Amino acid sequence: MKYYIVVLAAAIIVTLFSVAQGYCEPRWTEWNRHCYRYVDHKRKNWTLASADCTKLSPTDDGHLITIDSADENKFASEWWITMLKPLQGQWQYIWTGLNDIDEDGTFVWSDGSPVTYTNWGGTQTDNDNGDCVTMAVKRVSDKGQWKDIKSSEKIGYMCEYTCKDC
Ligand SMILES: *[C@@H]1O[C@H](CO)[C@@H](O)[C@H](O)[C@H]1NC(C)=O
Ligand SMILES: [Ca+2]
Ligand SMILES: [Ca+2]
Repeated sequence: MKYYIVVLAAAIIVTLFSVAQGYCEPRWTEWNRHCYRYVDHKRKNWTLASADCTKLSPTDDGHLITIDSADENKFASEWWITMLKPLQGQWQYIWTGLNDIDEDGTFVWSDGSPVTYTNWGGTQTDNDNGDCVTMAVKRVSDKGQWKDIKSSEKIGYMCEYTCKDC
């Protein structure tokens, strides 16, 4: 009986603690009151990746990552690199939410945020009929530069949602 009371008390304390602290759902990582998840085991085109981010998020408000600042880009690229297999001199890509699907040359974030920051690699804007923007790295020292490619390409992606009470 004592054992059960201890277990129950522990469960209550853990529950209260997590409610009070706020948290990202399991498999999501917190940074600056946002929750992030890298999905690489199922490569998808941009449309399906975008839909998957919504589906994976706890309250359906998830979206492909929106990168608002150099700090967020640095967090996202460095965190992503830690999860990649050792980089072997090949470019790796993930989808972000940035796209010019509706109007060629006018890039917007899929969650409706204003575009306040960009990190285009070299001459990469509006390439090859690209309409959706990836973050790309090849070496650990790369800074997660952006490149637009065709939305039909199937690659990994990073999702984000705003943590309500982190
Ligand atoms: C993504 O794949 C789905 C399912 O195959 C397809 O219906 C959709 O048109 C594709 N979207 C793009 C942008 O390629
Ligand atoms: Ca963001
Ligand atoms: Ca374009």
